[in-house]
Amino acid sequence: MDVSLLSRACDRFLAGADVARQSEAMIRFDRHGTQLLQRLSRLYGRQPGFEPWLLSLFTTLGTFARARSNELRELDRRREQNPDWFIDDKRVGYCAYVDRFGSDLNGVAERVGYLESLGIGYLHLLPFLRARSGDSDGGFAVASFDEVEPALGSMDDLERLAARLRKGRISLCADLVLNHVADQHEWAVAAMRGDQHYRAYFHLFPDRRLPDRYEQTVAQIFPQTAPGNFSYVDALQSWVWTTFYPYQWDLNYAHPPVFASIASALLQLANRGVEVFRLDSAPFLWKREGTSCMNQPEVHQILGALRAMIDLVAPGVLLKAEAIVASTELLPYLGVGEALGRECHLAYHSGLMAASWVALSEGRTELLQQLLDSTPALPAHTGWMTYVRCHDDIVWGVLRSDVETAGTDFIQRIGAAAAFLEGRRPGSFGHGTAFQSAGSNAVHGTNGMTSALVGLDSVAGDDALRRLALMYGLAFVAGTVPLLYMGDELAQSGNEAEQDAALIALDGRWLQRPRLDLARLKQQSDADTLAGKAHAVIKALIAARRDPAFAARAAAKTLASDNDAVLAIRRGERLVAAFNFSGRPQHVDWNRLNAGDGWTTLLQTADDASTGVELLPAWAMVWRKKT
Ligand code: OTU
Repeated sequence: MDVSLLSRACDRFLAGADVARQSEAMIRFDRHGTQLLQRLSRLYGRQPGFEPWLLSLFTTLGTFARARSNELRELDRRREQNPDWFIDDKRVGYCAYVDRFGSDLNGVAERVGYLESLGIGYLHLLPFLRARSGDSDGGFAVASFDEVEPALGSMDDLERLAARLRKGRISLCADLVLNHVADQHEWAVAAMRGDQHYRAYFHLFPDRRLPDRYEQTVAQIFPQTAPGNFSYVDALQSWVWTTFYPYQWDLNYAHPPVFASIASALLQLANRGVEVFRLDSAPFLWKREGTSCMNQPEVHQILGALRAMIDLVAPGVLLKAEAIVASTELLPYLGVGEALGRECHLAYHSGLMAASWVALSEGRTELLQQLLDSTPALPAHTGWMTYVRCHDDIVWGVLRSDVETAGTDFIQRIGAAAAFLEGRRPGSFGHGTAFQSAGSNAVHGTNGMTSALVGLDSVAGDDALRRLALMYGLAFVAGTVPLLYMGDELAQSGNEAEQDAALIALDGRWLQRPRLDLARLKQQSDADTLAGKAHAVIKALIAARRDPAFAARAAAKTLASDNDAVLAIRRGERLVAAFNFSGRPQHVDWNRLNAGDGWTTLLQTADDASTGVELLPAWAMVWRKKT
C-alpha cells in the first residue's frame, strides 16, 4: 500500500468539509479508504495517469459525501450502527415498472398507501432513467444516467417519491445498469463521432478476428432474437461488444473513466434518495479470452470497489447483485470465499427460484433440498433476495450444475420441467411460454406470470391458489428479503393488452409485464374474489414473518421429511414449515420434525392442521411455531 497516495486521497476526500463533518468523514476514511484504494490499484494501478485519476475520483467522492442531505446522513449513521437493519426489519419487497404500476413517478407516489397497507418495506422500480427511443429492452438501454425518462417524470419527482416512501419505511430500489449503455447515450454518440476518449468506453474490434475467438466460449443471452455477442456499427467502423441487444453496448471497465462515470451515476441517485441499487448484469463486466466472460475476478474487484465507495460516502445504501448464475458462482457476490472483503449486501437467489419451479412440476423436492443444503452460511450483514417470478424469464441454465450433481441429465430433466410449466405435458396445469428455446438452446427460459405457471389463469380453483401460496410461502420462509412481483398479490393474469402485442411478439418476457389490474385492485379485500383471496394469502405471509418466532438472522435449513414430495424447513429455533409440492395428500409427522408438542400453527393453507401426524392436502403448506 502506497501510504503517501492514501494520505493524499484522504486529503482530497476531506477537502471542503466543515469541521463537524470532517471527523465523521475521517472515521469512515480510516475504515474504508484503504479497501477502496487497494481495489482500484489492483484494477487500474498499472495504467499511465493512475494517480491523478484516483485523486480526482476522491475529490468527486468527497463532493458527493458533502452533498448528502441531513435526512440521508442521519439514515447513514443509524444504519452504520446496525448493519443488520434490513434483515431485522423483515422487509418484504415489491417490484414494478413505473408506468405499469402508477403511470409515472407521481402516480407511484399515490400508490404508496397501498404498499403500506400491504406491509411492503422495499420498492424496486424497474429502469426509469431516460432510455433510448424505440426499443429499449424495457428501459435497460439507458440513454442518460442524469435524467428520468420524460414520460415518467423528473429527478425532482424521484426525490419526492423517495422521501414519501422513506416516511412509510419503504426503501426505494433502482436499477443501475452496469454492463452497458444505449447506442444513443452521449458516450456512444461521442464514440461514433470518433472521439478517442469515448471510443475507449467500449469494446471495439476492427474486424472479426477477436470476436470470433471470444464467441468460442461466450454464451448467448438472446440466441434467437439477438444472436452473437458483437454488432457491426458503420459509424464506428468496428464491431462493438453487445452481450444483450445490438443497441446495448457493453462498457469497457478496463478503462478507468468508465468506473468513475458509473460511480458518479450511482452516487447521484443515492443523493436523490435511492436506498438500494440493483446492479444489473453484474457478471458481465470483465472480458477474458477463453472464458465465459462472466464472473471474472475483476468483476469482484469492481463490485468490491463500489461497496467500499458506498461504505465511505453513503453507508445507508445497499447493493444488490443481479447475477443470474449458478449458485457456486453467485456466492462471491455476497463476499463468500472472497478473501478480498465485502461486496454486495443482497443477491437474488435465482437457483432457489428455478428449483422451486422444478419441484412444482415434478411433484418432488429432492433438487430443491440439494440446492438448499449446498447453500453455505452467508457472511454477516448479507442476505438472500428470494422471489417466485420477476420481469425476466426463468433462466434454467442456473441449475445446470445442480442437476448434473444430482446425477441427472440437464436437457432431459429441465426440458421436462419446462414443458410441464408450459402446458406441453399430460396432466400439466401450467400455461407458461418457452423463451429463446430452440435447437441447441432447447431449454433456455420460460415466461409467464405466476398465475399462468401455477394454472390459476385457467382454473381459478383452490388447488391453483394453493400452488401460488406454496411458491410464495417458500420464498418467504427461505429469504432475507422476499420479493413480490407486481400483480401476483392479486393473482393477476398475464399481459394480454392489445397495445403490447408487438412487444410480446418481439420479446416474450412482456407476457409477465402487465399493467396493474385496477378492477382486481378494487377487489383486494373481497374474500369472494380470486384477487381478494390471493391478497389475503400474501398479507398472511407478511404477518407470519413478523411473528417473533420468525428468526430473521437465522438461515433456512432443511429437515429430513422422509417423503420426497414434502419439503420441510426450519428457520431458527422456533419455526418449522412443511410444503407439499405434489398433487396428492401427504403425511407429515410434526413430532419427527420436532414441531409437535408445544408448537402451534402459525399459518396454513390446509384446512386442518392439528398436532401430531397430519395429512397435508395437495400443494398445501403449514408453518408451525414454538410457543
Ligand atoms: C437483466 O437480465 C435484466 O433483468 C433484463 O431485463 C435485461 O434485459 C438484461 O439484464 C440486460 O440489461 O443476464 O444478469 O432473460 O435474466 O438477461 C443479467 C435473461 C442478465 C435475463 C438476463 C439478465
